[in-house]
Amino acid sequence: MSGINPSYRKQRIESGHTPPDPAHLATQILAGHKPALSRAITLAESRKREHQELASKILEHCVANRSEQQTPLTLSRRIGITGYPGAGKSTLLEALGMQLVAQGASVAVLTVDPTGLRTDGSILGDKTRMNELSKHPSAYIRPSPSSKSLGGVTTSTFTSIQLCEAAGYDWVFVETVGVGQSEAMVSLMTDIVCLVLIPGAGDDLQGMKRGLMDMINALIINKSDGPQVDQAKQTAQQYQQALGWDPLMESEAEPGKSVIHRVSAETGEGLENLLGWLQKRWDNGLAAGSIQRKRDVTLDKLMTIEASHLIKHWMESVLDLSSPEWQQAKQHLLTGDHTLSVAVEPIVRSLLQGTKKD
Ligand SMILES: Nc1nc2c(ncn2[C@@H]2O[C@H](COP(=O)(O)OP(=O)(O)OP(=O)(O)O)[C@@H](O)[C@H]2O)c(=O)[nH]1
Ligand SMILES: [Mg+2]
Repeated sequence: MSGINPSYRKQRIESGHTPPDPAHLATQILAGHKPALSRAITLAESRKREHQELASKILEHCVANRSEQQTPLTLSRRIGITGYPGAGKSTLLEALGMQLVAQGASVAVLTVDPTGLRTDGSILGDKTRMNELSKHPSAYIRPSPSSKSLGGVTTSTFTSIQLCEAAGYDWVFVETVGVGQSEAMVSLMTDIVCLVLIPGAGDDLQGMKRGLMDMINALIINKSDGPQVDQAKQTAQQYQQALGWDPLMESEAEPGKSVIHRVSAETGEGLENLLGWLQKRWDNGLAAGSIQRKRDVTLDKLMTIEASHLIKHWMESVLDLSSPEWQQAKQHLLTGDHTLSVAVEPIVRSLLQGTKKD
């Protein structure tokens, strides 16, 4: 390849055209090089097989080269922060993150939007909301524009968490928007899930499904400042009565029980308590084995989701719409004498059996 202009070659490597060397990227990631971590996360977010394989190799190198004292459970505290748009999740993470880095911890924040509702513009807005934190050497902030990869968000975010852990971050926060689907997803990927609400949101309680509240470990009533303090107190009380949860008394709360925190991300009110609760809750959970049990159960679910994704992609690539079987099934549906499921199932079965044989 002597004919290639060396500067052209350099350009190609820098612009990402040359496949990255996983061992080299892993070395850089372990050395705390943030652009290398970003590059690995970009690979993880891609649904391309070769990118997934590269991301996996990077993880393999990181795990093989990390220090002996580090086990998966001593790596990171995985915390989900969810809530309606504008509830103050990013502002809260900026404040909590700054407290943590001041204590000597390292913090990664992954901002995910499983609903794909936000535009890239508002995600950039997020980055500026965590202005101080994003500049800190011990912090890493990654906004993930999920609109590009709808459907693949859950499992790729899990890989991003793994990569942040591999990079040695003590805390990995996952910020997701919305009340509903996103809790279910974030709850599969994190050890503790916090739902951020604003004063006055107590009226929404009826709309919240019980199943949803089961996934939440803490309610954070944010923006408890200025003229909103009284309303915030009322809101906390409403939730407490409706849910039977402990209010604010974090230190006395039974380990494992959900609590309600009233804070102001802007003034810092209540944040020390919240952070103390998070630390204690995680440490107690680890000592009691509940963190391990949750990770074990949620992995089964995540793996099932990934298996369904893979089967779906594979099925779409092998289905032959012009085959006689397909056409015959369609005929039955046109005639109206088969259900969709009965018409399609034999085709799926024969495709799956075909793979078993080879
Ligand atoms: N008064 C007050 N305003 C706050 C507080 N926290 C956040 N805000 C404001 O609320 C607005 C939204 O804050 P964000 O942190 O971007 O909220 P978010 O939940 O991350 O929003 P999305 O990422 O778009 O879902 C901003 O104007 C913040 O300045 C708070 O504790 N008190
Ligand atoms: Mg935000």
